[in-house]
Amino acid sequence: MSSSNSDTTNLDRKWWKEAVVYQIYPLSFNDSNGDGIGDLKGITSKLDYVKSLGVDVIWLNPIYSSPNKDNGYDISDYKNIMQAFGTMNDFDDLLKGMHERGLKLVMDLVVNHSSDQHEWFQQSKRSRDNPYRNYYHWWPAEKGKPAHRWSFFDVNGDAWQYDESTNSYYLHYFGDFQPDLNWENPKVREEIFNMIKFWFDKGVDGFRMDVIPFISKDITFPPLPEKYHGDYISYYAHGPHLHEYLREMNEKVLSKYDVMTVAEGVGITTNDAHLLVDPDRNELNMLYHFEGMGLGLLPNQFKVPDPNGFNLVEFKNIYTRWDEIFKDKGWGTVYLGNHDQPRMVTRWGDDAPEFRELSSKMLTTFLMTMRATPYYYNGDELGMNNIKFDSIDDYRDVETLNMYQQIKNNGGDLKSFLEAQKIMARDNSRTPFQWDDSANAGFTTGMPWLKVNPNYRTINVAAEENNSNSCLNYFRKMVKLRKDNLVLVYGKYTLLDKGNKHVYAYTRELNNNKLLVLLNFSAQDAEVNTGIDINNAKILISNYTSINTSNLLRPYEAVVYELE
Ligand code: ISL
Ligand code: CA
Repeated sequence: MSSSNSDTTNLDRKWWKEAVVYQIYPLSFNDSNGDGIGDLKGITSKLDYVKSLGVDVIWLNPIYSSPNKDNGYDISDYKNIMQAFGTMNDFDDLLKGMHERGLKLVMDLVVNHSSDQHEWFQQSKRSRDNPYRNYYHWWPAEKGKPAHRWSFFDVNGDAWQYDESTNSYYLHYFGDFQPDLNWENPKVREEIFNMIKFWFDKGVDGFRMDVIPFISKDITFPPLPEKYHGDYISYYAHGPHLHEYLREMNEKVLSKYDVMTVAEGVGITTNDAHLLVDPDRNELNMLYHFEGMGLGLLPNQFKVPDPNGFNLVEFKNIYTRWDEIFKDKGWGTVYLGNHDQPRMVTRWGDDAPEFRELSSKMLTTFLMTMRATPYYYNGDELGMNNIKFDSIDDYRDVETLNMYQQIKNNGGDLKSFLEAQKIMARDNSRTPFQWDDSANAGFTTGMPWLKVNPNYRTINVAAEENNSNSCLNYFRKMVKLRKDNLVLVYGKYTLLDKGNKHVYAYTRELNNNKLLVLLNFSAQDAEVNTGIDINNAKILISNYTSINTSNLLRPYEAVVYELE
């Protein structure tokens, strides 16, 4: 079947376009020494498992030295390993183990901010004339209070923190323990570029760049312009020198290595995506957008799911629009979950017992059949779902804890906040990986840093290995299907039956090869009108084991047909 795929003359083929990226959350993947925290040795010992999935690239969340207040996104030393994760030797072993298996490693680059424990910041706050002063954004208090900037994780939502020692405020778009680095300072850029080089020289294959669109700011810090009221994220994302800095990074470092780069594209829309990823601009390779993630939430509230769920027609429009903009130039990404999002099956599928596996496989089918590099989050291949904590005491995430405190201080409704967090909290996707049915899912022999989902007794790797119909084995088949059919990577995408509220249908076409993908996103039988005759079509994969004898798609049914 792949023979018709062989004419690839017009494709701008790249390994990172053909890759399936598998994201490993190191805190929760596998603990090798019983302290309840996942670690590098733990990952190394599971590389055969990762390889068995058929994926090519591992994206590892931050593993650098860190006080760990935001799970490694607060870095105190960029060239060292977090103690709880192991040593630089452990890292070298991990990288070696990956390369031996033909797996590539993409690390997390967190350079909009550092930890307040970083030596640069410790120096910077010491005095106004310290050589590191301009590594961060300071505002002398005698000028009055600076114009408001919103903070993601601050209890008061205020991104300016007053610091007594020099009678000044410093800027922190995230927690007050995460001061923003000052990219205007050429020394800061040089330090960062050298640090990136340090990792590339070790053999790292790329970076996922944390909130990279935020690195450039208008450092006069004017009041937020009128048009950004209510939408400060877009303002944060479009600093005046963003592209200049990225080009400089590309010229000085990225262009010297065969690596992939992907921006966490917070605040980036289809209008400006090209500026980041068009090859002739020499900035980054890919970005991942947030438009899909915002669906099905109530407006102007903090992560409150709409009781009516999300609108599939809008969902299709978003992913179609993001496909469309890259049809001639640039390259997209697709994901439905990561460490900042709840479990994919809970949020986009249906985690009720009768539908969890079906809907999880259906979502996997979607991710593996789009024209974009799929980013797949560890545990989703098992159909892991949200843990849905009842009590605030079970949460560890600074976002949930500080938002809880904020609502409490304002006399807000804590009960509905906790209800919403059962669906939306980030800790839902951060619970320990489920290896087997032994204590703590085989993740640790100690006390896990975050509770294990009690459903690990049935949902785990060992059980799923032995079941040819498991989510795990379906994921493997789906990855293989993508690998065997270049049309699934590069083929033209065409949305069909646009207005259908329950079914997502599209074709993928390359040369003489044409596939049809049908995905029922609902818990009911659903009609689909594609205008395509499937009587003689061959089923390449389906998430049901029995043949469909009706004209309707069954609940959460997913099928991929080969048409010609
Ligand atoms: O998860 C979010 C808040 O609900 C996102 O808005 C998130 O804060 C944003 O996408 C930035 O995420 C990245 O940077 C954060 C870190 O906490 C996230 O884990 C990381 O992915 C600060 O470094
Ligand atoms: Ca450990």
